[in-house]
Amino acid sequence: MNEPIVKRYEGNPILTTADVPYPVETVHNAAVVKHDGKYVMLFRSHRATGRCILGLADSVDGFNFVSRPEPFMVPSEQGAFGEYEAYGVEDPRICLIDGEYLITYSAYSKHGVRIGLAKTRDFISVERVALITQADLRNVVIFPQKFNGRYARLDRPHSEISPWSIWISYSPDLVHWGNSHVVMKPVQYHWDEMKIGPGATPIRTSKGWLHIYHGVFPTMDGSVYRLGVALHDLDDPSKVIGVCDRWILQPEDPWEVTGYVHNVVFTCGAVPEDDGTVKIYWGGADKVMCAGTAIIEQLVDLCLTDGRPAI
Ligand code: M1P
Repeated sequence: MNEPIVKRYEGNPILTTADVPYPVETVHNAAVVKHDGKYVMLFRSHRATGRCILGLADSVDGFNFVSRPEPFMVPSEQGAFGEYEAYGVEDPRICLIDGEYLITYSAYSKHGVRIGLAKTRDFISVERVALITQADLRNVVIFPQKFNGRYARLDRPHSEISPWSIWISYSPDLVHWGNSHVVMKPVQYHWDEMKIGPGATPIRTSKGWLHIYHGVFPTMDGSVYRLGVALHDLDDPSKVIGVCDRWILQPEDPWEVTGYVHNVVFTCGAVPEDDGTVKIYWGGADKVMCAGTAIIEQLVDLCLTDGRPAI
């Protein structure tokens, strides 16, 4: 039998509600980065109200995490953030650039969903910077490098007339974003035909920026969320060099098939390692956190040799 592209960690799930010392209904869709040689996980949890908060957990080896005693981010009650986060904060991504960790997260309110930007240097204090999109838009990942002096991000606006797709936008200051255009679309009758969305912060490789994204397929039994890979040009990330035509991970373990939302693997973070592997983190069925490893070069090759058009 062929080796799986993503090798699941044998101790999955790696973080569940039982590990969190405050009341939560779920632990999922976490961003993970290495900070001071250790792994920091910023995870999403539903409260019993159905609204979400973000918690932190720490690990020495990237698999065994210990939750901190208190949540890290709860909906703000002040100013514009208070207005637009009233229904919760969700699905964080983290990007290290210029010595700061930028956190992009979904901010939910009666006005819809938009993206908030916060930053931290130490994962002890956090400062909200700005709301960086209008509604409705989710899944923003910022590239950990500037391009011709501008920040770049992948984002995913909602549309009534087109399957939800991956776009790119640029900013001189992280607050004002524009020059937006679509870079990757779902392909009809493929595993991700219903919608796609940015996943983990892109990883720089010698052949391009590796982006692990999620794609959704509609079935008579609901939607199935899987993970795929795409490669963006190193100097011009709006150019997609290759999109792998098959998924790299699909719901298979019992805690991925059944949970808060069935049949979901959803990533918000991946950590490249010095040995050429990448630790990929995903939420299982919107209920628990899971991890696995893959070989970066193999993921890149899949984009280049097993590809399909990006648009
Ligand atoms: O329930 C599955 C996922 O549904 C949404 O994903 P998308 O942005 O593609 O629509 C999000 O609510 C995500 O958090 C969730 O895991």
